[in-house]
Amino acid sequence: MLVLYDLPISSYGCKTRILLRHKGLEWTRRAPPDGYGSPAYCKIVPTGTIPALDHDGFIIAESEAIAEYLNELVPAPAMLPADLSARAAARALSRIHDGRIEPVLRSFFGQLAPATRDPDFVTETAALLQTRLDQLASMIAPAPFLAGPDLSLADCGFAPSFAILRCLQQHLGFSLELPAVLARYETALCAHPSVLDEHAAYVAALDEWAAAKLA
Ligand SMILES: N[C@@H](CCC(=O)N[C@@H](CS)C(=O)NCC(=O)O)C(=O)O
Repeated sequence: MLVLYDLPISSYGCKTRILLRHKGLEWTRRAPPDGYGSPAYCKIVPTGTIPALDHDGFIIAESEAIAEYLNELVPAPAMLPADLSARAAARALSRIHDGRIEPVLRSFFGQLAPATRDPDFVTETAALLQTRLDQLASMIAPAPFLAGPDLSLADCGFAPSFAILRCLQQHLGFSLELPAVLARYETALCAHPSVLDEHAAYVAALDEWAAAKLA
């Protein structure tokens, strides 16, 4: 039995849900007791982060580790390329997402509420994000997904991040030019059958979150 400690607003949770769906797995979502980071939840998952997977009592946190675990637990459909260097490249892109793209998006979160917004921070962070997206664009040739015709581990995190980017742009109004290769990739990714519904649910959760912040 698979239990995922998760919340609808968790981007790394969404990344993991896309993978679970693509593998055709059934899982139960459980909210972390008293919220993430709580003493009660840290007794289960010491880092207090979501997502965390409980597979018949084996508990593992960190979305990348969860992804690799599930990909080995259920080999089909394979979510890493067969070729060694292509596999390394896919892993690198997933880590670039988690380490260089998503944290920049996340750093905008405190800017949603107008009362605490710092326009200089928004402008500077948008410039950093532009640099990171341009770097990413120079590395990829989606066909239409990052590792080729099939959805891979490298793709799952980008779906919620595109949703966050759109939400932030809508509410913070910073200027950012999404490179054409990324815009095409976003369209293909968000239309994938394993992504479509999770992406839509994530957009809805973000809308609710943003409305509360803006109120
Ligand atoms: N590197 C972690 C990041 C997970 C993460 O930051 N999750 C957020 C929610 S989306 C969280 O649990 N934040 C609470 C905290 O950092 O204490 C992963 O890939 O799973």
